[in-house]
Amino acid sequence: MDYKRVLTVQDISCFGQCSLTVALPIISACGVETSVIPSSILSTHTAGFTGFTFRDLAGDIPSIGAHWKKEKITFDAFYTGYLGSPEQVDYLLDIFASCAAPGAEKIIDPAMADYGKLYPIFDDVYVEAMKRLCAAADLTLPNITEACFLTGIEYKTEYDEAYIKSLVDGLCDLGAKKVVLTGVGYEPAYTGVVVGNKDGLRYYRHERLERSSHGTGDVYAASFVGAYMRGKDAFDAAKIAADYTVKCIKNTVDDESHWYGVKFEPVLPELIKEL
Ligand code: PXL
Repeated sequence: MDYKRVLTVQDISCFGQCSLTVALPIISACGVETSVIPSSILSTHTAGFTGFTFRDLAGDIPSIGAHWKKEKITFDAFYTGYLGSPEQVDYLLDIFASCAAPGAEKIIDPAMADYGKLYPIFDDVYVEAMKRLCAAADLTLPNITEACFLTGIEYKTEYDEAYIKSLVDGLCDLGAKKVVLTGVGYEPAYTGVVVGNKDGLRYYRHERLERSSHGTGDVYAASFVGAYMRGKDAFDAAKIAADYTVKCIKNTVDDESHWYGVKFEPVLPELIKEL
């Protein structure tokens, strides 16, 4: 098996099953070496909890990068998610430049918004910084809300294929080479994922579950990265990640007390089977 090394940069939400506490186990379980930079540390994620603590770890990033450069540490891919502040973007672009193995891909999940709104702590300055990061992306994985913030296109909950194509085109105009747009549903019973660029789009439709669960975007992105690093093409990886995410939600949906995330761990074998 081709053994790959990925660097993922996201927050540690100490409780809540998102970001690093999801990405590290999922990508590792896929058989991929996973290094991390914690972008920030929070007591919980910010969706549904109040009074959470937050510390931006941006100040640590340049020295981590400088040490790695000196040690000639390189990565086969970079995967970024929720960051702590706009300054991190330049620090990460430096690390992409100094720590890339030949052919290393930059996978950017803008992880800043959902349901038409930015997450707490983020503002227009952060959106502008995220545009610069997405401009460097070999592949970006936004949801529709994030795609709207990045492209300036109006957010809609009902739309057609032309609207979705305009979002993908806008992201490519920004500089992203390939787009995996999540949460695209043209009919009430289904949602899905659109994969492609200006040259063409493919759509994978799957069932939409009633309950919306926190952290599923991170589960999706991590399982996508795991499958992609195991050699699946972007469409197959997007499909595997979608099926796994649905299984995680189904594994959680009957447990009212588990409202803050999904029980992704018991279904990891189902993901691994697909690789
Ligand atoms: O799942 C995205 C995410 C990641 N990290 C933190 C969050 C959220 C979503 O709300 O609050 C801290």
